[in-house]
Amino acid sequence: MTPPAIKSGETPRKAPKAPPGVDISTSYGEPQGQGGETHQIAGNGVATLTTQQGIPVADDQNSLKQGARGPTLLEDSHFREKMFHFDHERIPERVVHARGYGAHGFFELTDSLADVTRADVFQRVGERVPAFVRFSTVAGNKGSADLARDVRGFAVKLYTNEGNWDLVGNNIPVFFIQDAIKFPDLIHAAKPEPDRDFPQAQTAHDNFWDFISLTPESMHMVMWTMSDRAIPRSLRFMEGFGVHTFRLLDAEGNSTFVKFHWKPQLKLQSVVWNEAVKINGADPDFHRRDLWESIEGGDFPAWDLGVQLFDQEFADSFDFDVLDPTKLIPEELVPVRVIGRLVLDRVVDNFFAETEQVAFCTQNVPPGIDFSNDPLLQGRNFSYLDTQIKRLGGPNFTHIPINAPRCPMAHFQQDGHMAMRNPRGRVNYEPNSWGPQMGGPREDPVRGFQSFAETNPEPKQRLRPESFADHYSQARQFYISQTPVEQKHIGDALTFELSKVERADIRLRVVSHLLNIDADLAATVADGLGADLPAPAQAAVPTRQDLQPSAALSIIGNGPQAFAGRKLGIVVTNGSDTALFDALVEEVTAAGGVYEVIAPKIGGVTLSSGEALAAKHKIDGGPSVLFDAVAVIPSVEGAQMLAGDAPTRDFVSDAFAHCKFIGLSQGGKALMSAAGLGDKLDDGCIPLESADDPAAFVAALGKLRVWDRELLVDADAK
Ligand code: HDE
Repeated sequence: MTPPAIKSGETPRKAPKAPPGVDISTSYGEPQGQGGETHQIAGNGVATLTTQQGIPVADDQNSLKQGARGPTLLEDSHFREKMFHFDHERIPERVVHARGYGAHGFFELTDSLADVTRADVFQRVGERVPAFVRFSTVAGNKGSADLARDVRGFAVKLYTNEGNWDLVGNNIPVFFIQDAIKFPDLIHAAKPEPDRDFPQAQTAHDNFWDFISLTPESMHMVMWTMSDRAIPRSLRFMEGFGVHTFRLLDAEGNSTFVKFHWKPQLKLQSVVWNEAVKINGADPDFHRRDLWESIEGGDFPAWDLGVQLFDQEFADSFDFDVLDPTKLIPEELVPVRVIGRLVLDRVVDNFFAETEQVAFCTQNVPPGIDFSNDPLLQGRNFSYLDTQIKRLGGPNFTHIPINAPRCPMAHFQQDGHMAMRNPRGRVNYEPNSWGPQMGGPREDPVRGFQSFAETNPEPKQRLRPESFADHYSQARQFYISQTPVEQKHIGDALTFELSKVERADIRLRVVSHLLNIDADLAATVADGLGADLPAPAQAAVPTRQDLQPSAALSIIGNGPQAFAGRKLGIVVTNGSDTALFDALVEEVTAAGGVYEVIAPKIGGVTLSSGEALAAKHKIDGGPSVLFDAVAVIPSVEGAQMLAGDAPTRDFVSDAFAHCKFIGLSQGGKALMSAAGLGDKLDDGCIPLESADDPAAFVAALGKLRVWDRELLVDADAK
């Protein structure tokens, strides 16, 4: 007799690309046209294990010894190769952005920029080029947790027909410092303190805030990093920014300034701090797992590429200097024009070969794109090449498949560590007289890269321009552009971080800067620290009060209206109503969301109809922080059993405290009472008692959070 079918405990995913053990020849991404590893196939169709030299291995369990109990022999080349390779498995991690996660995809042009640039990638609408994207946190080590309060890197490599274009951006459009010479100081201050090597992946410590409080130009970026931008719900729900002003050049060399924006098609969303702290414990891989699962599930993350285009006249009339990387250009002043889309549709075959070895360099721009004089960008153009040579061991990192251009290449650079693509033929110098065929590649003044012919009569000097001197006005503009809940989160974040700072004078120095941004914010933080307000910091330029709020700067104001791409957690027990469960799954799937089942035991439950339902999580392994919304639909008996279970009570009380929508059966309500919340149920706690109820519940989920609840929950806590 065939056993009864078991319902899936999660949204069914598409089948993996290839069954494990098959076609491993592609796993290491062979260099194109070079031929990869071949695998000798035995009669049974299974690949034979070989050494790196391709020699078949007879025994991988025992090293070669002189007698069964004798000494190991130096002659065992398989053992020595295996061990030597293992000894060399680690390469230096990135000095910043060490923890990252990448995926493949494509960029497609939807609106031509042929009128302002000759860049090949911006010419033909509908044309696609391959892309690789690596997201990252900045401060933490490679093994740190995903939900650190931190900036996220958003590095995009487009393999264009005229060479690789690396747009190495962040999820925040401004930066802490104005001159690259301060970067080592900033990063030293942010990373673990050198004597004790902690705290890991946190800015909540003395050194960071000491440096920041002595660097007023960082105040705008600090507003962003203390906002929920620094704790995104998913890499799929965050914006990316090129940050610097770049140039676009047409065939005549005319320049248009440009700022690049990536806008997530699923809109913006973040978590709250208490949730982030708990996610880091429950699933330190939360972001990478989310990206992996959504791509493997066929729900491909996508971003629109937007540009803000402006000319010298606008730059001259703008309130701030367009070369100052601590400033943005409000979208109200220069609208973002969408010109393309980036879609990530393929996970990596091998994390190390691709995500770890990918080498982004800001100086990689194809003809038609050029740099501005932003002093941060100028410094970065040196740093990235230098760092890749150190990290990847030599100048031939472009031979690694993930870094190799996909367009033809021809040059005379040769040799060095790991040279795999040395030029062919007799000639390796230029000029030469071997004629058009044998003489190798030549320059092309028309097609080749040209820089903007800028004239500069200024003397050589070490000086910050006067036009970089206003450190507070845009920080204020960011703050007043936030909803009240978001403003509260900024105050809470500053209070949290500064409460970890041991030296009171450093805490107060930060508050003295806040006074130049917003008096209420400064007062809230001072109160949170239990301190009196200090005098305001001396400002080089007074804060402008006339800048208007910019709607684009709020996350909540730019959130989704639907549950698409989001995840519902469904708590069930034996006896949960089958029809209700089925209706819930149908509605959430129809809305483009996914679901996962949480049960008292990982073996699953038996629903009211007698059907078996598989679980994805046991309750303590699947806390509510992992979900965008939860449905708690135990049977009444099941709820009685769970009422005394601390992880179950945490599940519902956290969902409530984090302002999530909660669907509740009768049993679910009993659990809310067990958690002490029985008399607090609000509009976000939606009854799920019959198969008719899920439609209204799922319709409400598009708002994602019941923010009105937050003030209530916090007031109760005080
Ligand atoms: Fe980076 N940055 N950075 N950075 N950065 C690196 O390059 C640097 C800056 C950014 O996923 C390093 O390969 C300097 C701004 C991302 O592989 C290094 C300065 C922005 C990534 C480096 C900056 C970024 C990096 C470390 C100040 C946003 C990860 C390892 C002048 C626009 C890329 C590496 C990846 C990585 C230097 C400031 C984004 C050391 C000197 C501003 C997304 O070269």
